[in-house]
Amino acid sequence: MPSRFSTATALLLTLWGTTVSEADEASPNIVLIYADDLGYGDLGCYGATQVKTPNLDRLAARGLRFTDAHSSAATCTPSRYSLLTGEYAWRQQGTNILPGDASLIIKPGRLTVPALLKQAGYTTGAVGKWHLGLGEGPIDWNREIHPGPLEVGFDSCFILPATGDRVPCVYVKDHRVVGLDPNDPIKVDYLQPVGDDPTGRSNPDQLKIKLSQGHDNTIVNGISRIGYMTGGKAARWVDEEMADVLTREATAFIDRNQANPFFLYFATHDVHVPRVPHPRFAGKSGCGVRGDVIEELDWCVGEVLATLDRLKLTDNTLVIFSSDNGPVVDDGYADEAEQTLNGHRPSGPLRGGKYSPYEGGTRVPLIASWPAKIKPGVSDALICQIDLLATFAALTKRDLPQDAGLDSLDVLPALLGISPKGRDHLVEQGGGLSLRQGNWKLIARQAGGQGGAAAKKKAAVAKKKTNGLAPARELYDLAADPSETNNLASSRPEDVKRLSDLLERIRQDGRSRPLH
Ligand code: NG6
Ligand code: CA
Repeated sequence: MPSRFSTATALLLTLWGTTVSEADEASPNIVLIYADDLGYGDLGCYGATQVKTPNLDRLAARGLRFTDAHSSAATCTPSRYSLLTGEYAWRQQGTNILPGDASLIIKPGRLTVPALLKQAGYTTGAVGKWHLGLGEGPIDWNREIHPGPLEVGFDSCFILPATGDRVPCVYVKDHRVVGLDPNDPIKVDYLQPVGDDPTGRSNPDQLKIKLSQGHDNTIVNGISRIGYMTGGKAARWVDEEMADVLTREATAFIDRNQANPFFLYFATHDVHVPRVPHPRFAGKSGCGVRGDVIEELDWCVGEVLATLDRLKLTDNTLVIFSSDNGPVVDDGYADEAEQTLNGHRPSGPLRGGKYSPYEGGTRVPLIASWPAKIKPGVSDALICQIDLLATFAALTKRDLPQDAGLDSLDVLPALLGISPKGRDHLVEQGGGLSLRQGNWKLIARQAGGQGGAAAKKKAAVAKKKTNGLAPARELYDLAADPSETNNLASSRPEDVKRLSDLLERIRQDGRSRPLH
């Protein structure tokens, strides 16, 4: 009898043990650190030799470093839209770079990454850059601001409404501007001046960073921005402190939620313009202000990793680090980033960067670390941030409804390093649309893309060179020519046709995740 009893007990214990560890495996904490405008060549672990990124290098050394991971687009808003919804942004109008007073572009109630994880029992939080719009119609920044992150799946948020270079220059916590004095209400306008705050155009003498393009509206903290604002003086952020403030919020979220599974979306302002490092990083990288803010970003990552270590959460936390688009050096402020690069190559060996259809536009660093589950290594799998929705659904063992995540594919085996294979093909958005399949890259340059001023200028020059006709199609063999220097379109018309047809089919079908 006793022996039968102990066998049953042992069996029960084994079952219980299995259940517990399976539950753990299906719900690791997830920390997604999303840098801004960080390029493929910007980190030590991706080949940078001058700028120092010890924390990210450490993360890569203990995790999986991807060589062919992509943001969905070569600019911010469409990449973030795709990451959260699992849908190619070019399928929807109004998903290009947004002004700071735009309405929310993700429909409340829609299945998003945080909404999915919330259903799976996670506590979800967003800290940092949002840039997906807020509210519906004109926003009154002095009242409750919604819908926003809380209406699309986050339990809490502490955000910059748009970008560091767009007004309003205030943080929003949940539904309210942080630190707002009701006697000094905020007004924002993107079309005409409001109040009598000086602007970069009228008072260039007051600027601590000169301008190279645009950015000549209201001056806040000695830096003029895109858009006009007045009021809210006590609530305005101090650019030098932004990395510290956001990192403090991110680590506090982890501290608060350490007892149960959490998902933190930590979208840094670094390394976007205006580049204003804290004085402890200013001038330290030897590669100008852009190098300094990369080192500041690395410090932020280090603080998050140290928090996980301190709370003994490192082993069962999946940390994913990536960037929303490729790098840009001059993005409208004359901060001498170009002249002080000192040999640093933001895109590494790749051609192009932010706004561009070439690989440097969307191929970005992506590191995945989960010590309990991911073996250290390097993966060449083609994956995209758009895949996180389907991948997290697989991870948490949830079904993705047919009408959600229309372009999101389950790449969990690649993310965990179990399989070297990721996607078969990927549409890249930037200066039109491009298609990757295997080693082939087709640049189609259809409408649907967007460009900053620099990209538009380049496109105009290219058009002039070709007597008014911008080259319609470019074809590159990335295996032989990773820097996209040798356009094979005219010598390989069958490949151009095959890829053009596939791209057209993906557009026409309205989805690329197969129905099941
Ligand atoms: C461009 C801005 C650029 C940056 C970008 C958005 C000018 C001349 N350029 O229009 O500075 O703000 O928009 O960047 O104003 S993103 O990373 O958020 O997509
Ligand atoms: Ca960006």
